[in-house]
Amino acid sequence: MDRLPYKERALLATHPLSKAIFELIEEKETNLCLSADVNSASELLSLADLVGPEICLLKTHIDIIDDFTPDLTLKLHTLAKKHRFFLFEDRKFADIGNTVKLQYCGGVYKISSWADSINAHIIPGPGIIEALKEASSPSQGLFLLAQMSSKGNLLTEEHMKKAVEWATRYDDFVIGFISQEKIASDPKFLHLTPGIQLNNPSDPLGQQYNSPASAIAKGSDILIVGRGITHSPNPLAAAQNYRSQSWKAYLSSLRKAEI
Ligand code: S5P
Repeated sequence: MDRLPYKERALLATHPLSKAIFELIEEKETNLCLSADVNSASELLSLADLVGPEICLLKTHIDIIDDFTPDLTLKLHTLAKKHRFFLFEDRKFADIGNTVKLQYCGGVYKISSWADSINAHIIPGPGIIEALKEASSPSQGLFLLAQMSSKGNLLTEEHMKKAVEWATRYDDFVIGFISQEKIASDPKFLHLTPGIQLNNPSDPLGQQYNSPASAIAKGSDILIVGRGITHSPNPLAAAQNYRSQSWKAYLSSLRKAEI
């Protein structure tokens, strides 16, 4: 697997957010994203404060918070500055352009006002990308869902290739993919991989897990870990373990690429 160091990819990145993410990963020496899938504002904030020093991205599902108020996203923003990580709202937009724009900018969550990055399915066609782009600032970026981790999912190879094609077409807004492996050869695109856990091969509802080492070996750039950290009796120690395993796997993949 040919792999360029994150610092070289920061120089090749053409979008300000992907450039900043590559730089942060390199400086902070972490390619870990925490998927903070908890139900209360206080749990989300205390997790972000605890695990913030270990991560480059904090992934939220803001619509699972029972007691959401706009104050939560202001506080998340403060923690993101304090510990230096970016906010990624895993909204998985999947509707026609006009509707996703309303969902992105409006409602109670007003995602466009606080999320550095979001993601979208490509099923509706390229209008979904155009709409989200129209409603974003130049420093906000989009990840396309190209592959999923869940058993029996319908994202075919053809679908994945379309995601790469459209990412290339809209590369002033699309900064990478949610995928299980490296799917695009252009080093400016980030590959974010969910379905990472060390203790279990799967969950009872179709989730399938790989280890950090195997995802990195398949070319992933950022590893998304949820319950492997949040359900651990010691989330900080678990995050440190995932961080160190993911970083070591990256360093060893660089050495392999040199041979
Ligand atoms: O294919 C996917 C895409 C995503 S974004 N599979 C996933 O599991 N995810 C998300 O990653 C999912 O919505 C959840 O927030 C996280 C995985 O959580 P875990 O607890 O299974 O690690």
